[in-house]
Amino acid sequence: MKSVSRRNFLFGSASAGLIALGSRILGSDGGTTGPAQGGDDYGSHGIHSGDLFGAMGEVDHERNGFHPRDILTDFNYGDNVYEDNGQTVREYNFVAIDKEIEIAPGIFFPAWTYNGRIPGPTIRCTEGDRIRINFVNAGVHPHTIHFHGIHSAAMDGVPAMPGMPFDMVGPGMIQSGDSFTYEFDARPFGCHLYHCHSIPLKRHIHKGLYGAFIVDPPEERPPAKELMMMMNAFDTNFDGDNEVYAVNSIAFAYVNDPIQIGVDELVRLYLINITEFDPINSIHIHAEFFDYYDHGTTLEPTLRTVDTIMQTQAQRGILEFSYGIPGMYMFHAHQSEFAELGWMGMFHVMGEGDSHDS
Ligand SMILES: [Cu+2]
Repeated sequence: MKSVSRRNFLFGSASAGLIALGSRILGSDGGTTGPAQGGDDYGSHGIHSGDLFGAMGEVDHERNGFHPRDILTDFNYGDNVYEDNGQTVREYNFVAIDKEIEIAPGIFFPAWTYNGRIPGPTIRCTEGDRIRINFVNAGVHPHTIHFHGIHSAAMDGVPAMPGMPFDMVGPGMIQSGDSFTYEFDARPFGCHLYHCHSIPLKRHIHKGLYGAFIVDPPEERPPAKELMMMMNAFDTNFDGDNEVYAVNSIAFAYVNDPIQIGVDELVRLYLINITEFDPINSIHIHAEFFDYYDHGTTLEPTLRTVDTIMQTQAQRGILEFSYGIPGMYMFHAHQSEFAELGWMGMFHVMGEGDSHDS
């Protein structure tokens, strides 16, 4: 594993990326972009990831087994869905897998994952649906799945206390090679999450065992372009301090590959903070304001017309906004250091005549 100090990473990847980005977007001559190195052409926005990371190269998403662009919208309504006594049952197959993930060009993190990806599958359902998670622990450490939501103690996915019966604490930690099925009705509606609750907790969470759990209200929210972002970070040298920050794991993923949205298109962003070791994380969107639904558990915004929100670990909420003017707009943590260490992205607001990539 190649380890980096915060400072090395800052002066390597981040500054190279930002200088190149500035020269492309602002049209200045300040950056030496050179020829794209292995950069995919992502089309109409005209930014090549190879330009941004120039000397640093590119993350091999194929080897990782997931692409951050897909994670944004990869809502999983169940691997097996059926009706039982008038209730929708959504079954999921989760496997804990130890796996090395490239989180920034050339920087590999020895992760523990659900289904080989970070974040794990985005569970999506409607309030009242039956959720059944068939969990197999194929990793070498004991793990659990702890859901935020309302459910019985037995399904809470915490370590067992000696002598306590199953219905008081559940199965405890699922040992390597063992399996367990978590089952509960999804409630309340909102933007939730799940994560491993084995001890030491901060190590198990930070290694990558977490994901989004989105419960829709019985009456659907208005149509929108929906996105999921999990604010996360990685302590690559295990000193208790993060070196790389991101949303959906890959540093600067959405700078390299800006998120396309239409002018006046309503965007609904499910935002979750799972960052370990730092007490808070935050998002700021440029040149627009959003309404915020704290925890997503209400149909009316809990906060209106703001452009920045902060979340402690496991806090989450829904942002709704639209852009009226075409252009490239940054979004990032408003802890500047987090932004410079990877937690930054771009919305490409497409005007009429711009062709969408997809
Ligand atoms: Cu664990």
